Amino acid sequence: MQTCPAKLNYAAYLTQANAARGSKLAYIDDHRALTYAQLAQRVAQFAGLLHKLGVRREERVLLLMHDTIDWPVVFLGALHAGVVPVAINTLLTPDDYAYIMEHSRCQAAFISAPLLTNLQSAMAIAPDNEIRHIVISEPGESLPQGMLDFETELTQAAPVPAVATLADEIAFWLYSSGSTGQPKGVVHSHGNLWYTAELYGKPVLGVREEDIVFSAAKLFFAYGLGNGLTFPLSVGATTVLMGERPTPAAVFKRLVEHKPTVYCGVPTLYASMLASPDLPAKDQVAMRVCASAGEALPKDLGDRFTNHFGCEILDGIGSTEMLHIFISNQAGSVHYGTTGKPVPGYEVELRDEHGVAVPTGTIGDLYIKGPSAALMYWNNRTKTRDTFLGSWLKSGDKYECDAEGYYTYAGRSDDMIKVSGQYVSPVEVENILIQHEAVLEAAVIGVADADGLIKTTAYVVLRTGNMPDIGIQTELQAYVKSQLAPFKYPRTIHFIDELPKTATGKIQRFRLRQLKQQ
Ligand code: 3SK
Repeated sequence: MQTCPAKLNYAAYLTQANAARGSKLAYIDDHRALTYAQLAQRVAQFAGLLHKLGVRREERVLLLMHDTIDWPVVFLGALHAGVVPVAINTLLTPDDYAYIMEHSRCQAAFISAPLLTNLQSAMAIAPDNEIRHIVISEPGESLPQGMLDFETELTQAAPVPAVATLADEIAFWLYSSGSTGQPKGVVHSHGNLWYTAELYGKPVLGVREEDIVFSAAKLFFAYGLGNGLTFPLSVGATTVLMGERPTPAAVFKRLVEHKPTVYCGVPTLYASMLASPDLPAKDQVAMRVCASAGEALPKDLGDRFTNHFGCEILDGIGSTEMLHIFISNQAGSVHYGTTGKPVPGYEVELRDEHGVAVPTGTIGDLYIKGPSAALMYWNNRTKTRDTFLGSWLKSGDKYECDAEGYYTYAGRSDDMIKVSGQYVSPVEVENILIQHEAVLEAAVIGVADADGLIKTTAYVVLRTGNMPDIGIQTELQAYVKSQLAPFKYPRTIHFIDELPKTATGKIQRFRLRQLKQQ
């Protein structure tokens, strides 16, 4: 395996790698575009702006922006200056922002104008926050008093040379929310960005210079950061950024207008795209390869997508802690319904509760070893120790590996249901339910019956035109029984309008469990 240079400033590395592509477009957003030369200039100027604002090497700055051309400028400009961007989910609540501001001790905030109200509410409830400057991207007509306009400040700042950082030096943080507790500050190095591009972006996703890349997953999400920044910039490709929410209509617009050759989505979005009457025809788009992550991609979705567009979806699993995908399907050998095989450069083990490797065909806890692992959770020794185990990392996912070496997702460790002494994977039951023609989406949890014994319970969103009555409930139960071991069928089915999900589209089964306890 290639090893990353010991001295590495990842922003400076990208600037140098793209020095001969000055006039080529690096980014196109909803209103503007940036060539590689303009990106390099702005990155060096942004570092100059940080100096001017008095933000010093290793201090943190908050990056709370929609996906526009300003996002990569802030991220890479901070890296260029040796300052640490903390890239935040734009869909969180003021309470979350308050926690993150105090926990990260960010010194300045770079924010999209529509998110300002939430930031101000957060500052009001976070008396110990250390934000000294608020710089607004695309503020519109009126700039609130005491705040700075991003474009004016940036274009007036003098460019500065990049700081000579080490590959192991802290480069940026992301926050990861688990099913319980406060979000965790996941600390990544410059080298980790390099490794995700060398191990996954170039060889597996196969991104190359002539590509146009579009990721419906936003840049603040580790998956989106690789798709929309690290991978395309590492080969000199062009990236399309979208500020708005990734609805099927918004995605179709970009697929048809910009004709991306690489598209990165999440399963829920693939499902709603395929269910939409406005799905573009194959000859209206130009995708040659697609990626999916965030949750397991059901086989049926993959088959239908490939039948329609003639292009494969490479389903994979990554994590905020590993920065990007470490198990993936590969072009030409896609097995829909599985997550594929370990990405070369990463090692994967499935272990039982005693830490012993499980045999082929048995569900086990997923452990990963690889060079892009985060350094730690900031100021959280207990959770760091529970997750980062020497060179291995415990992912919290359950997986099964078949005789051919393909890995199949079996749910989160804490979502697994034990029925009559046997594990039931909620994902397995959900995948059967959604194959029924009346079902749009489904989530399965374990609920104790009158005897205190755990039984599977399903929450189902029906497709329009189906009545949530006893007839359909019985039919769905029979359908699951006909496909799976009988102990796995859901004893109860609740029909609901919408499933609770994270910003990145993962089903929040813990919220259904909470609902049950109320
Ligand atoms: O959820 C995933 O599968 C994922 C993939 C890539 C990077 C980050 C994440 C969380």
